[in-house]
Amino acid sequence: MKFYGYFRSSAAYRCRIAFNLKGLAPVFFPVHLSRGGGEQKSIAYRALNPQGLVPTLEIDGLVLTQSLAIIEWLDETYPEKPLLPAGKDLRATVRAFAQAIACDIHPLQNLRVLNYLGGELGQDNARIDAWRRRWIGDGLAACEALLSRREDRGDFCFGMAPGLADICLIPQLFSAARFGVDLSSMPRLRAVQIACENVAAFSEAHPARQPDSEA
Ligand SMILES: N[C@@H](CCC(=O)N[C@@H](CS)C(=O)NCC(=O)O)C(=O)O
Repeated sequence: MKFYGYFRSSAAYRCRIAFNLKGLAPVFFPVHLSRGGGEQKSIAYRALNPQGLVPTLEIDGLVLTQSLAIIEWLDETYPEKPLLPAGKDLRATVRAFAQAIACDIHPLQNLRVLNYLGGELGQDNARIDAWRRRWIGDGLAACEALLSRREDRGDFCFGMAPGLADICLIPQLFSAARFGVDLSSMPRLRAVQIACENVAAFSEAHPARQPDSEA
């Protein structure tokens, strides 16, 4: 198994947590998102991932892209310690939470979007940071509200064991902290973050602990 990622990529971070929870250790190939204009844009990498985005997972000729698709593939291929609940109602609820982050918060702060804001649209760093904080803050506030509807009282987003929702939440909280988003009105998200910090699969996936990590 070959995994192409970047230490600070939220989408790659999600996959790293999933690999760790499944006890898998793919061979890692770093793709530097800014060096030389961005290795993700190279012809060689685009042959693997035509979107020019990380992550990509390669398994014996099968090439998978999109972190959520990769994580669900891992879950179906290695069903022990499932990342999604058995019941279809809760499964849809967990997917909705994960997608609120992966489909609605994260794309608005993608590098190519921020580069466009700063380049073609001529916005300065202060405005770009305000953009980031706005969409991360609003999106996470909605996630906090989604968690307030839970009936169970597990330590994790939806239950007693970490799963897809936690896998999406923790990288997004890392990015929220990086850009100074105020989480003081989000106690449920903070509590899940503390629970995940105590799980090795999460702490070992942290960007600072990756071989391509930079200060
Ligand atoms: N929906 C995709 C998002 C992938 C994505 O946006 N990756 C970012 C890093 S987190 C990237 O490669 N950005 C490079 C760029 O914007 O040029 C997924 O979940 O895999």
